[in-house]
Amino acid sequence: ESNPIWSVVSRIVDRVREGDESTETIPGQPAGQSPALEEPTEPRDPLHPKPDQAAPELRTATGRPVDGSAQDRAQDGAHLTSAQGVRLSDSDHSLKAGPRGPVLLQDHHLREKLMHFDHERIPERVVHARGAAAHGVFVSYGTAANVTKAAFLQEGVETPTFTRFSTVIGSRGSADTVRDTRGFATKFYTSEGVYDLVANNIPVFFIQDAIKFPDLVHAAKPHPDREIPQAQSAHDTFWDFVSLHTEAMHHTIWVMSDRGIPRSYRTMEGFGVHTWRLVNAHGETTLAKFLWKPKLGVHSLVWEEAQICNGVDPDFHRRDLADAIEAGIYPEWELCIQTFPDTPEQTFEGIDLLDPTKLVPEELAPAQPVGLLTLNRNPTNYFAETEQVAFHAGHLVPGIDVTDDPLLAGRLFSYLDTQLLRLGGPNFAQLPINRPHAPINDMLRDGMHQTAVHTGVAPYKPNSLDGGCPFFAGVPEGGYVEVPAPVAAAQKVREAPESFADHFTQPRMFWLSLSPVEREHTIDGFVFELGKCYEQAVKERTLRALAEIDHYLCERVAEGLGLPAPEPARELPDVPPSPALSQVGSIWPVKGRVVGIVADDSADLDEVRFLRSAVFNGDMVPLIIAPTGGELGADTDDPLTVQRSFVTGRSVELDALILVSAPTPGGDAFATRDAKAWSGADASVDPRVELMLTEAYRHAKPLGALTAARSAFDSARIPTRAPGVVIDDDVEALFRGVVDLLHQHRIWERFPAHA
Ligand code: HDE
Repeated sequence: ESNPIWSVVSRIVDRVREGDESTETIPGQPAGQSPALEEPTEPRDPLHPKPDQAAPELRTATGRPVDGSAQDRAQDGAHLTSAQGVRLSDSDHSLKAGPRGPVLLQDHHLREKLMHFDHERIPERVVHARGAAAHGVFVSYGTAANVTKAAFLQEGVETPTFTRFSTVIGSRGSADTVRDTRGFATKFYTSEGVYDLVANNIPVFFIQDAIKFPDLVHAAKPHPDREIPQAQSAHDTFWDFVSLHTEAMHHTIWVMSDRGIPRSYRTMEGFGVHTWRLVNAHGETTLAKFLWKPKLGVHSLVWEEAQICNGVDPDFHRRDLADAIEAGIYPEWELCIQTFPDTPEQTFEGIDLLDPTKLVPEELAPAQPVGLLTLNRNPTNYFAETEQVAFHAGHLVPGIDVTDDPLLAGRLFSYLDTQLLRLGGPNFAQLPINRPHAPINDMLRDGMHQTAVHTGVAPYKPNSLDGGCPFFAGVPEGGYVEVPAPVAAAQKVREAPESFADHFTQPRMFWLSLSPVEREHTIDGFVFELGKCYEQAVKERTLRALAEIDHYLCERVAEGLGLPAPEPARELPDVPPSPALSQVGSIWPVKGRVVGIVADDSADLDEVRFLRSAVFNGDMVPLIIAPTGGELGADTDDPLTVQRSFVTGRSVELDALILVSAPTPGGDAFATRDAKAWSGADASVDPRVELMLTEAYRHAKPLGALTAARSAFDSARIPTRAPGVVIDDDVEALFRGVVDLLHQHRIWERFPAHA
């Protein structure tokens, strides 16, 4: 009797029997008619709430109805309340029997406060646990409209976005600048529903089949006995796995190269890795790969710099992203596609497009720009947004479909599955950050953390009681219809295609595409990581794998490890390099770069002021570094705030360094009290300035000084004629010289390069 459907139907039947045809109709139906016998074929309004049901209202987390105003936020009103909205008089003392007495069980506020606190954490992501994110907007150029009908890729369409960057191995509290792959996941809130591009900063993956993912991650995560090392692959289990499972070598050589230590999230490329199938308005299909190209260029840290950063500022990348956005220097990426004919073989120039350990060189299939992503707003709340955002490789919109890449197939399962644990149930799409900006009518009901108050009585199809709603959408109504791609008749097997067996040609192509400096860094990466391994067999097996990539690489790594290089097993093929894979040799914008201005009270403050504004006006960030915090020229009308002291400042924060100071009478520039204390001599440069200079020099950063401050270089034993050092009397020329150098990111010739 209490079944609402029957109560509606029986009331209507009663009224019809009594001859009362005026009231209680199913909306959309003429008064007096009983529910349609047939399933309706036209959309109609679903049942409205019955008179005994309040219309569902949207309320803020504190109970106020949502009205679209700025007040629609979680916290409301001037007074502290309980979660039930009761105003509280005290939240600092438990309720006790006298000030020294026992705490009373009846303290319901204490109980609620601790209960909530005890449950504040959710499981971190099993991979990609540490991340930072930003809101943005994607503007489509329309250049992809011929290959995909996706609404957000049509000309001029603007789509709100949310992008989360991440490291892969480390836990949520680990450091940013570890050597690792980076995640680059973007949620597009399109008019046709959410599209997620869940990408990495490396175009290939470690494995070809999703069934190997748990093996890979178990090998890469810290050792299960002592849980070390944190957030890095420099340990035996990782190298044990990748040397036995050599399809991983392509991804591994990328991580050992400079790509494994990005300078900033803002200077990273992104790659969708898999091949996707696009479909246009005429139903024609094209295979495609997605790439993100940063407007600032692709830049990396130097390994020593990355290691120092992990201690000095473990939030280096997170801070850099947030600071740039706060300063209005919005990071931008072009979304590009590489397209390939959708042939039955699904290969392009001999490259198997279903193998996620292979890339297609841009020289063979150019990256065609299709739109611009601008990140322009920092999250308001880390947990609500960055932590609770739920990406899924299967969040697709009409016009973008999957291929049979076996790695992708596993991802299509895994991303939903993982949210059940992480976000506590199936209703995570209702969390504000995950809500689509398109209307939802999903017939999914109930479950943990259900916050929607659904109306209607018929969340099933077919139905007549909710007016047949919701209706299916075919292609003309913008429905998602899978491409009817043919599936070849075959036998069930646990096998990979033959082409998947080539594990070394593309790592060799990557190696041969690097400039000598980048090769040197890659050798160092291998030597460091393998040098941290204890098992001789693991090192030797890895050297054998490196011998299959390049003999010189293998020899140099063996030398670094103090081991004999294995005899080359075969002549290695001539593989044409892909120049697009090198990060060296171009000129890039300097937007958002950090320039340290080291000065003390002896400096001409007008020169410091000039430098500060010149850096600002060039869309860069000036940091004034002085012996102590406070102000330079505190007694003048226009004092200069010091951002870093010699105690808090360290070179790794800076992209370039300029010294401005006059020598003390009879002494050197920066001859501080500490300098004397450290060296015992009167005329010595502060050792922390020396440290800044030598580090920045080793990390190949542009260095500049007014002629008056050059003695600091002598003291640090840096030749003032070395490449990338600008000494000038004229502060304007000095600034121009340093910024010119900054455009190439590093003073590449300062690195030793033998390879
Ligand atoms: Fe992921 N991956 N992945 N992955 N992945 C996750 O999803 C998984 C792969 C990537 O900022 C998890 O919500 C499997 C390739 C990014 O929230 C999980 C396989 C690429 C992020 C998962 C892969 C990625 C994830 C963990 C092999 C580049 C972070 C938490 C079959 C194209 C997204 C979560 C964010 C996160 C599974 C391989 C990118 C467990 C099974 C290839 C950027 O679902």
